[in-house]
Amino acid sequence: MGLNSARVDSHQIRLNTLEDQIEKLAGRAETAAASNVGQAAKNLNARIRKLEGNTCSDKQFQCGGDRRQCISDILVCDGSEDCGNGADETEDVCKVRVPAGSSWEGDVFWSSCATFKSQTLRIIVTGNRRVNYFQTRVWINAVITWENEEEGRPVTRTYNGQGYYNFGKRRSVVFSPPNAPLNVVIVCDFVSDDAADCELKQLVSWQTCAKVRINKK
Ligand SMILES: [Ca+2]
Repeated sequence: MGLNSARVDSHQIRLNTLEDQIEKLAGRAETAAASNVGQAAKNLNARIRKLEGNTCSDKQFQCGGDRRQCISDILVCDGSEDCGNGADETEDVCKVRVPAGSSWEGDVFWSSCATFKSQTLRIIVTGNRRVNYFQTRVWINAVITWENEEEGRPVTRTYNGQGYYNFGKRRSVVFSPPNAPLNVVIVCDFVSDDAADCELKQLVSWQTCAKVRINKK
């Protein structure tokens, strides 16, 4: 038990440190024009405050193996083994599934929020940034393109999005700029290296507006 409590203490110390870093990131982002990154940092911050409990929550990573162990997803791929079996630092878990230059595409099915007809969504990851003091997220830039037909003509809308990749959830979250023609958050859960199931959500309500399976091109 001594080992377990030592591990919990060490988690708590590192969580506190990470929390400080997130607040700094949020502060920096708030003063910058890129308020979307600030929002992402705030979301992370709120999640940390809701930590812990004995069962794995949506904000936690399941270590797997014989013994059920949950750790905060912000401890995944931070360079230090937190799962007893080291599952949070394996090559597979820590693979960046949204490499710069990758291109993704899929057909969107709208259920609410807007009366769009069928559309093709294309996401090109244009940049990745992983800062030394916060290894557990990869900050990403992407060009987002929507293609559809209006009155028989092809119409294309393109804008730049920003967001992050979460190793523990195998999830990317990309925000649209406030003036984007389609102001939705694109949340993608990777089911393989080449495919992800995404939901398009309204920024404030987090209501799901549409779903799309994107495949790597
Ligand atoms: Ca770790």
